[in-house]
Amino acid sequence: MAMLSFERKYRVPGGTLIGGDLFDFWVGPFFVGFFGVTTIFFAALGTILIFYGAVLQGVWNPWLISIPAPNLEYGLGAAPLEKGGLWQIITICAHGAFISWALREVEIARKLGMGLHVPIAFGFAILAYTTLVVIRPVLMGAWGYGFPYGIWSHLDWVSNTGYTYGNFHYNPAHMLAVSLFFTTCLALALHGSLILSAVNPEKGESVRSPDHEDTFFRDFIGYSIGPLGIHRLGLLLAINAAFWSAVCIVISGTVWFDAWVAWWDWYIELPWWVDLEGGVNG
Ligand code: UQ2
Repeated sequence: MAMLSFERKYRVPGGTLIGGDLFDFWVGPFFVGFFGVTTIFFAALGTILIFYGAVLQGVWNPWLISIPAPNLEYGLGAAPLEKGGLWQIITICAHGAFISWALREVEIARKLGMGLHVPIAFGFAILAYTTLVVIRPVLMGAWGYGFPYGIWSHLDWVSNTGYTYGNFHYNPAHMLAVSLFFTTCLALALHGSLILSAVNPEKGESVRSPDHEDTFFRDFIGYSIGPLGIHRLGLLLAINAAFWSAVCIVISGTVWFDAWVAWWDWYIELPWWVDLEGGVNG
Protein backbone atom coordinates (compact mmCIF):
# COMPACT_ATOMS: atom_id res chain seq x y z
CA MET A 1 0.00 0.00 0.00
CA ALA A 2 1.44 3.35 -1.04
CA MET A 3 2.08 5.86 1.71
CA LEU A 4 0.30 9.19 1.43
CA SER A 5 2.73 12.11 0.98
CA PHE A 6 2.08 13.48 4.48
CA GLU A 7 1.94 10.16 6.30
CA ARG A 8 5.67 9.86 6.91
CA LYS A 9 5.71 13.26 8.62
CA TYR A 10 3.12 12.10 11.17
CA ARG A 11 4.58 8.65 11.77
CA VAL A 12 6.18 9.84 14.98
CA PRO A 13 7.07 7.63 17.95
CA GLY A 14 5.42 8.08 21.36
CA GLY A 15 1.98 8.82 22.73
CA THR A 16 1.38 5.20 23.73
CA LEU A 17 -0.37 4.42 27.02
CA ILE A 18 0.96 0.87 27.41
CA GLY A 19 3.88 -1.03 25.88
CA GLY A 20 6.19 1.92 25.26
CA ASP A 21 7.91 1.42 21.89
CA LEU A 22 7.18 -2.32 21.75
CA PHE A 23 3.98 -2.04 19.68
CA ASP A 24 4.68 1.46 18.37
CA PHE A 25 4.62 0.58 14.66
CA TRP A 26 2.36 0.47 11.62
CA VAL A 27 1.13 -2.37 9.41
CA GLY A 28 0.47 -0.77 6.05
CA PRO A 29 -1.65 2.30 6.82
CA PHE A 30 -2.74 1.01 10.25
CA PHE A 31 -1.20 2.05 13.55
CA VAL A 32 -0.91 -1.07 15.72
CA GLY A 33 0.02 -0.25 19.34
CA PHE A 34 -0.74 -2.46 22.35
CA PHE A 35 -4.46 -1.84 21.86
CA GLY A 36 -4.32 -2.77 18.18
CA VAL A 37 -3.09 -6.19 19.29
CA THR A 38 -5.76 -6.52 22.00
CA THR A 39 -8.48 -5.35 19.58
CA ILE A 40 -7.53 -8.08 17.09
CA PHE A 41 -7.31 -10.66 19.90
CA PHE A 42 -10.76 -9.95 21.40
CA ALA A 43 -12.50 -9.41 18.04
CA ALA A 44 -11.08 -12.67 16.64
CA LEU A 45 -11.88 -14.70 19.78
CA GLY A 46 -15.41 -13.29 20.01
CA THR A 47 -16.07 -13.98 16.31
CA ILE A 48 -14.71 -17.54 16.57
CA LEU A 49 -16.96 -18.18 19.58
CA ILE A 50 -20.02 -16.93 17.65
CA PHE A 51 -19.24 -19.40 14.84
CA TYR A 52 -18.52 -22.14 17.40
CA GLY A 53 -22.00 -21.54 18.85
CA ALA A 54 -23.50 -21.70 15.35
CA VAL A 55 -21.74 -25.02 14.76
CA LEU A 56 -22.96 -26.44 18.10
CA GLN A 57 -26.53 -25.49 17.17
CA GLY A 58 -26.15 -26.62 13.55
CA VAL A 59 -27.37 -23.24 12.31
CA TRP A 60 -25.73 -22.34 9.00
CA ASN A 61 -28.01 -19.53 7.81
CA PRO A 62 -26.11 -16.32 8.72
CA TRP A 63 -29.38 -14.42 9.24
CA LEU A 64 -30.51 -16.97 11.84
CA ILE A 65 -27.28 -17.52 13.78
CA SER A 66 -27.99 -16.51 17.37
CA ILE A 67 -26.03 -16.68 20.61
CA PRO A 68 -28.64 -16.23 23.35
CA ALA A 69 -28.02 -14.90 26.85
CA PRO A 70 -28.49 -17.45 29.68
CA ASN A 71 -31.97 -18.27 30.97
CA LEU A 72 -33.13 -16.01 33.81
CA GLU A 73 -32.69 -18.89 36.32
CA TYR A 74 -28.92 -18.50 36.08
CA GLY A 75 -29.26 -15.04 37.61
CA LEU A 76 -25.92 -13.25 37.63
CA GLY A 77 -23.96 -16.53 37.79
CA ALA A 78 -21.87 -18.25 35.14
CA ALA A 79 -23.80 -20.44 32.72
CA PRO A 80 -22.61 -23.57 30.86
CA LEU A 81 -21.08 -22.74 27.47
CA GLU A 82 -23.98 -23.93 25.33
CA LYS A 83 -26.56 -22.43 27.74
CA GLY A 84 -25.52 -18.79 27.68
CA GLY A 85 -21.88 -19.21 28.72
CA LEU A 86 -20.80 -18.46 25.16
CA TRP A 87 -22.86 -15.25 25.31
CA GLN A 88 -21.10 -14.30 28.55
CA ILE A 89 -17.61 -14.85 27.12
CA ILE A 90 -18.55 -13.13 23.86
CA THR A 91 -19.82 -10.14 25.88
CA ILE A 92 -16.44 -9.94 27.63
CA CYS A 93 -14.69 -10.16 24.24
CA ALA A 94 -16.92 -7.42 22.81
CA HIS A 95 -16.02 -5.14 25.70
CA GLY A 96 -12.34 -6.05 25.30
CA ALA A 97 -12.49 -5.18 21.60
CA PHE A 98 -14.57 -1.98 21.94
CA ILE A 99 -12.54 -0.58 24.84
CA SER A 100 -9.26 -1.51 23.10
CA TRP A 101 -10.53 0.28 19.98
CA ALA A 102 -11.28 3.42 22.03
CA LEU A 103 -7.85 3.30 23.72
CA ARG A 104 -6.17 2.87 20.32
CA GLU A 105 -7.97 6.06 19.28
CA VAL A 106 -6.55 7.71 22.43
CA GLU A 107 -3.00 6.60 21.56
CA ILE A 108 -3.31 7.92 17.99
CA ALA A 109 -4.78 11.24 19.22
CA ARG A 110 -1.94 11.60 21.76
CA LYS A 111 0.66 10.77 19.13
CA LEU A 112 -0.74 13.57 16.92
CA GLY A 113 -1.21 16.06 19.77
CA MET A 114 -4.97 16.13 19.21
CA GLY A 115 -7.90 16.35 21.59
CA LEU A 116 -9.66 13.21 22.77
CA HIS A 117 -13.05 14.04 21.22
CA VAL A 118 -13.16 10.95 18.99
CA PRO A 119 -12.57 8.33 21.72
CA ILE A 120 -14.89 10.20 24.11
CA ALA A 121 -17.64 10.23 21.46
CA PHE A 122 -17.09 6.51 20.76
CA GLY A 123 -17.25 5.98 24.53
CA PHE A 124 -20.93 6.92 24.42
CA ALA A 125 -21.60 4.17 21.88
CA ILE A 126 -19.76 1.69 24.10
CA LEU A 127 -21.76 2.93 27.09
CA ALA A 128 -25.03 2.31 25.24
CA TYR A 129 -23.99 -1.29 24.49
CA THR A 130 -22.76 -1.84 28.07
CA THR A 131 -26.08 -0.53 29.36
CA LEU A 132 -27.94 -3.18 27.36
CA VAL A 133 -25.81 -6.22 28.22
CA VAL A 134 -24.26 -5.39 31.63
CA ILE A 135 -25.70 -2.44 33.55
CA ARG A 136 -29.41 -3.22 33.06
CA PRO A 137 -29.04 -7.02 33.47
CA VAL A 138 -27.02 -6.47 36.70
CA LEU A 139 -29.61 -4.00 38.03
CA MET A 140 -32.39 -6.49 37.20
CA GLY A 141 -30.50 -9.45 38.66
CA ALA A 142 -29.96 -11.73 35.65
CA TRP A 143 -27.73 -11.88 32.54
CA GLY A 144 -30.82 -13.24 30.80
CA TYR A 145 -32.05 -9.66 30.33
CA GLY A 146 -29.23 -9.02 27.86
CA PHE A 147 -30.04 -9.18 24.15
CA PRO A 148 -29.10 -12.19 22.01
CA TYR A 149 -26.28 -11.89 19.44
CA GLY A 150 -28.09 -12.63 16.21
CA ILE A 151 -29.26 -10.59 13.24
CA TRP A 152 -32.87 -11.81 13.51
CA SER A 153 -33.01 -12.72 17.20
CA HIS A 154 -31.95 -9.30 18.47
CA LEU A 155 -34.91 -7.82 16.58
CA ASP A 156 -37.24 -10.25 18.38
CA TRP A 157 -35.63 -9.14 21.66
CA VAL A 158 -36.25 -5.46 20.89
CA SER A 159 -39.87 -6.22 19.97
CA ASN A 160 -40.51 -8.36 23.10
CA THR A 161 -38.77 -5.90 25.41
CA GLY A 162 -40.69 -3.00 23.91
CA TYR A 163 -44.07 -4.75 24.36
CA THR A 164 -43.15 -5.72 27.95
CA TYR A 165 -43.71 -2.03 28.72
CA GLY A 166 -46.79 -1.65 26.56
CA ASN A 167 -45.78 0.70 23.79
CA PHE A 168 -42.18 1.85 24.07
CA HIS A 169 -42.91 5.00 22.05
CA TYR A 170 -44.56 6.44 25.18
CA ASN A 171 -41.22 6.20 27.05
CA PRO A 172 -40.21 9.88 27.43
CA ALA A 173 -36.46 9.09 27.26
CA HIS A 174 -37.13 7.03 24.10
CA MET A 175 -38.96 10.04 22.63
CA LEU A 176 -35.95 12.23 23.42
CA ALA A 177 -33.48 9.71 21.98
CA VAL A 178 -35.45 9.26 18.74
CA SER A 179 -35.78 13.04 18.37
CA LEU A 180 -32.01 13.37 18.84
CA PHE A 181 -31.32 10.71 16.18
CA PHE A 182 -33.59 12.55 13.72
CA THR A 183 -32.06 15.93 14.60
CA THR A 184 -28.58 14.44 14.11
CA CYS A 185 -29.69 13.39 10.62
CA LEU A 186 -31.08 16.87 9.93
CA ALA A 187 -27.86 18.53 11.09
CA LEU A 188 -25.65 16.22 8.99
CA ALA A 189 -27.91 16.57 5.95
CA LEU A 190 -27.73 20.39 6.27
CA HIS A 191 -23.96 20.28 6.82
CA GLY A 192 -23.14 17.72 4.13
CA SER A 193 -25.28 19.46 1.53
CA LEU A 194 -23.93 22.91 2.46
CA ILE A 195 -20.31 21.75 2.11
CA LEU A 196 -20.96 19.98 -1.18
CA SER A 197 -22.80 23.02 -2.52
CA ALA A 198 -19.83 25.25 -1.59
CA VAL A 199 -17.21 23.01 -3.18
CA ASN A 200 -19.24 22.42 -6.36
CA PRO A 201 -19.68 25.88 -7.90
CA GLU A 202 -20.72 26.38 -11.52
CA LYS A 203 -18.19 25.36 -14.18
CA GLY A 204 -15.20 27.73 -14.26
CA GLU A 205 -16.02 29.30 -10.88
CA SER A 206 -13.80 28.86 -7.82
CA VAL A 207 -14.76 26.92 -4.70
CA ARG A 208 -16.88 28.98 -2.27
CA SER A 209 -15.51 29.96 1.16
CA PRO A 210 -16.97 29.55 4.66
CA ASP A 211 -18.20 33.17 4.28
CA HIS A 212 -20.55 31.93 1.57
CA GLU A 213 -21.74 29.10 3.83
CA ASP A 214 -22.44 31.56 6.65
CA THR A 215 -24.18 33.95 4.27
CA PHE A 216 -26.39 31.20 2.85
CA PHE A 217 -27.89 30.49 6.26
CA ARG A 218 -27.99 34.18 7.25
CA ASP A 219 -30.03 34.89 4.09
CA PHE A 220 -32.11 31.76 4.58
CA ILE A 221 -33.04 31.72 8.29
CA GLY A 222 -31.27 34.79 9.70
CA TYR A 223 -28.78 32.65 11.59
CA SER A 224 -25.58 30.73 10.96
CA ILE A 225 -24.17 28.51 13.65
CA GLY A 226 -20.74 28.72 11.95
CA PRO A 227 -18.36 26.19 10.43
CA LEU A 228 -16.97 25.17 13.83
CA GLY A 229 -20.34 25.46 15.57
CA ILE A 230 -22.05 22.95 13.28
CA HIS A 231 -19.48 20.32 14.32
CA ARG A 232 -19.99 21.11 18.00
CA LEU A 233 -23.75 20.81 17.48
CA GLY A 234 -23.35 17.54 15.56
CA LEU A 235 -21.20 16.02 18.30
CA LEU A 236 -23.60 17.20 21.01
CA LEU A 237 -26.64 15.80 19.18
CA ALA A 238 -25.02 12.45 18.37
CA ILE A 239 -23.61 11.91 21.88
CA ASN A 240 -27.00 12.73 23.40
CA ALA A 241 -28.79 10.36 21.00
CA ALA A 242 -26.62 7.49 22.30
CA PHE A 243 -26.88 8.68 25.92
CA TRP A 244 -30.68 8.99 26.02
CA SER A 245 -31.03 5.65 24.23
CA ALA A 246 -29.11 4.11 27.11
CA VAL A 247 -31.27 6.00 29.62
CA CYS A 248 -34.54 4.90 28.00
CA ILE A 249 -33.70 1.21 28.28
CA VAL A 250 -31.96 1.28 31.67
CA ILE A 251 -34.99 2.84 33.37
CA SER A 252 -37.31 0.15 31.90
CA GLY A 253 -37.51 -2.67 34.43
CA THR A 254 -35.38 -0.92 37.07
CA VAL A 255 -37.25 2.22 38.13
CA TRP A 256 -40.29 1.85 35.85
CA PHE A 257 -42.20 -1.46 35.65
CA ASP A 258 -45.57 -0.41 34.23
CA ALA A 259 -46.68 0.27 30.66
CA TRP A 260 -44.94 3.46 29.56
CA VAL A 261 -48.25 5.10 28.61
CA ALA A 262 -49.11 5.13 32.34
CA TRP A 263 -46.10 7.36 33.03
CA TRP A 264 -48.12 10.19 31.41
CA ASP A 265 -50.88 9.94 34.04
CA TRP A 266 -49.32 12.91 35.85
CA TYR A 267 -50.25 14.99 32.83
CA ILE A 268 -53.88 13.85 32.80
CA GLU A 269 -53.98 14.38 36.57
CA LEU A 270 -52.76 18.00 36.50
CA PRO A 271 -54.95 19.90 39.01
CA TRP A 272 -56.30 22.47 36.55
CA TRP A 273 -58.24 19.92 34.49
CA VAL A 274 -58.43 16.73 36.57
CA ASP A 275 -61.87 17.66 38.02
CA LEU A 276 -63.33 19.13 34.82
CA GLU A 277 -66.00 17.35 32.83
CA GLY A 278 -64.18 14.77 30.66
CA GLY A 279 -61.19 14.76 33.07
CA VAL A 280 -60.24 11.57 34.96
CA ASN A 281 -62.05 12.77 38.15
CA GLY A 282 -64.80 14.64 36.32
C1 UQ2 B 1 -24.09 26.67 9.41
C2 UQ2 B 1 -22.70 26.52 9.11
C3 UQ2 B 1 -22.22 25.33 8.63
C4 UQ2 B 1 -23.12 24.24 8.38
C5 UQ2 B 1 -24.54 24.42 8.68
C6 UQ2 B 1 -25.01 25.61 9.21
C7 UQ2 B 1 -21.37 28.20 8.21
C8 UQ2 B 1 -20.30 24.85 7.27
C9 UQ2 B 1 -25.46 23.25 8.40
C10 UQ2 B 1 -26.48 25.83 9.50
C11 UQ2 B 1 -26.93 25.17 10.81
C12 UQ2 B 1 -27.81 25.71 11.67
C13 UQ2 B 1 -28.42 27.04 11.42
C14 UQ2 B 1 -28.16 24.97 12.91
C15 UQ2 B 1 -29.35 24.10 12.67
C16 UQ2 B 1 -29.85 23.54 13.98
C17 UQ2 B 1 -30.31 22.28 14.19
C18 UQ2 B 1 -30.75 21.89 15.54
C19 UQ2 B 1 -30.32 21.24 13.10
O1 UQ2 B 1 -24.48 27.73 9.88
O2 UQ2 B 1 -21.84 27.56 9.32
O3 UQ2 B 1 -20.85 25.20 8.46
O4 UQ2 B 1 -22.70 23.19 7.91
